[in-house]
Amino acid sequence: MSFATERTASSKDSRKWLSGSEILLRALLDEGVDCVFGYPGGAVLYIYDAMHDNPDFHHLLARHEQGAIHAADGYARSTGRTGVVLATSGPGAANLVTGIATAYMDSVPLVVITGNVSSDLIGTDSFQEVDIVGISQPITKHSFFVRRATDLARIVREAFYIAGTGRKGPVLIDIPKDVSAEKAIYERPERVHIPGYSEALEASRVPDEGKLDELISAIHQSERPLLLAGAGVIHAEASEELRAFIDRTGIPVTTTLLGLGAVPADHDLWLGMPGMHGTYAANQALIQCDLLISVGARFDDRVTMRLDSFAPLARIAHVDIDAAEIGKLVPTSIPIQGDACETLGLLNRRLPRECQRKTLWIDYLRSLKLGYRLSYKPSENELKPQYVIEMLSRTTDGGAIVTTDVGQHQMWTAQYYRFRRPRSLITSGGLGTMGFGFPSAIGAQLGNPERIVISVNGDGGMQMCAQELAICAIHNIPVKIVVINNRTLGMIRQWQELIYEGRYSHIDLSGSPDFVKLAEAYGVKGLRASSPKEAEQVWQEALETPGPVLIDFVVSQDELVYPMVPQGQGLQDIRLGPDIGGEANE
Ligand SMILES: Cc1ncc(C[n+]2csc(CCOP(=O)(O)OP(=O)(O)O)c2C)c(N)n1
Repeated sequence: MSFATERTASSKDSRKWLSGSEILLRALLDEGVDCVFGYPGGAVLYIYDAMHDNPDFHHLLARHEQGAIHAADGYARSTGRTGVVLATSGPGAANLVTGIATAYMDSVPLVVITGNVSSDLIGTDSFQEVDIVGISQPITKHSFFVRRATDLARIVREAFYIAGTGRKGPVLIDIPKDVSAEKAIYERPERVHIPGYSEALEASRVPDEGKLDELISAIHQSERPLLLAGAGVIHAEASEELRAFIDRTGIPVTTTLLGLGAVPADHDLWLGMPGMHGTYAANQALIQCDLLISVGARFDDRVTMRLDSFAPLARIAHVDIDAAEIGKLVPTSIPIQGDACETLGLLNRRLPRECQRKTLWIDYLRSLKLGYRLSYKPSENELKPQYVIEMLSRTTDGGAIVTTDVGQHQMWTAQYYRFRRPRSLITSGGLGTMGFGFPSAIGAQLGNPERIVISVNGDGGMQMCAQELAICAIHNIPVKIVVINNRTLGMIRQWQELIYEGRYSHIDLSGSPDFVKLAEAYGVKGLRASSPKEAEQVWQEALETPGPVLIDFVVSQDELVYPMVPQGQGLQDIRLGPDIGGEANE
């Protein structure tokens, strides 16, 4: 700190001088932060030292920075609050990069705090120096480099404001070591105003009235309307307004992977997930609709598949908080920038209570939903992965928080778990990050102590962050850790089987640990099942166990995720596999 700053401050203020580290902790507590996931190192030692004397500050020591950031991410997605992670400079900061990109792709609010080398060493290639602000700029909503301790309180406040407003996302705060030791007075700004950002934010929330009128008249004119609801609905806490909109208009709805739970799975007008592994009904609805109303979805290529054949008959209305998303990928005739909750609320108030239902269209889609429902060949002896997910869903009545890793098990979870509530499926959609599934469940459980949290992982991805079993054991975090163990990198194997003519290349996971023993080595209870009967027994035991449990479900290897639209093809090129649509095809 410069002497001048200190003198100026002290002459007008007799409040207590705190170190930058103490200011940081206080600022985080004042933001309501109730847990921080982190890992110490040289550049953050003052911060960890300040924690030593601050019993109010709740920090969980991860075993790898990637585990820490995914845990913070799971906390954020499941609670709607901003997650916080802390790491040291150099390798600590670099280990966060995958987690930052994961959160950025899925618009998850995180405040990512990194230490850096002392200001006088910045730019000298000093020990454990890395330009994390530069590295993270394309994958953060904003990055702060803190030059003076006196700026810290304001920066923390602004970081939370930016992360948690508008289109949410990760914000990085990089603090050189000397700044974390420098003394200043803690002054929390009462309100945050970031010129430009704040004004744009206000303007972006409330939709243009004329555009709403246009949409309402398009709804009246349409014979085959369809709603596409994405993560934006969940981020905006708009699920109830969405439900009211569906019930009022009778418009059928499909929810993207990250939108699952926005509409309860037992809703009559819900068609399932669209896209690469979407249902036949949802994909046919996209092909045949004449009006597509997208709310908080960004037309990801896993949803649209070939853009040139996507929703070929539809006028497209796109509601999004981020104007940059509108018209980015699909030609949009009714662009509506607005908060999903605000926009749906306004629409609900303007629409007549009883809109004319398009019964022919609804009946047609209902017949597809029934005739082409998801299915697989059951077996009495072999344990099918789909059976496991159905069992998880049935025994928790679709009410658990389920985190997944990436691969076949992720798609089966999306397909077969009947989500009833928003913020219940926690999965890496945009980046598709293996290693996310297990640590994100730790954060989700901490943020939701009263709910059952199940983490569904492949045997590949489980090995990417398995070290975090330690946190579960030490803090008795009662996550039910499911391993869908097919002894292979299942999703890669599926592509090699279907697209690369069965040339299996480097997908054999022989040499993996015994997962039951691995869990037990960390002090976590381990169970195993290889048949449907065993699975039911073991899962019941897991549910009745108060602490964390890992369950190794040894499943058949040859199951494929269907339906599937191969990459490079359009939704009309859906492959149903051997078990879907039998009745409808007869
Ligand atoms: C960090 C990372 N590396 C590689 C991939 C590519 N990838 C996608 S799915 C998959 C296979 C996952 O295998 P497993 O965890 O066993 O799950 P399964 O597909 O068998 O359910 C791989 C390697 C990825 N998504 N993330």
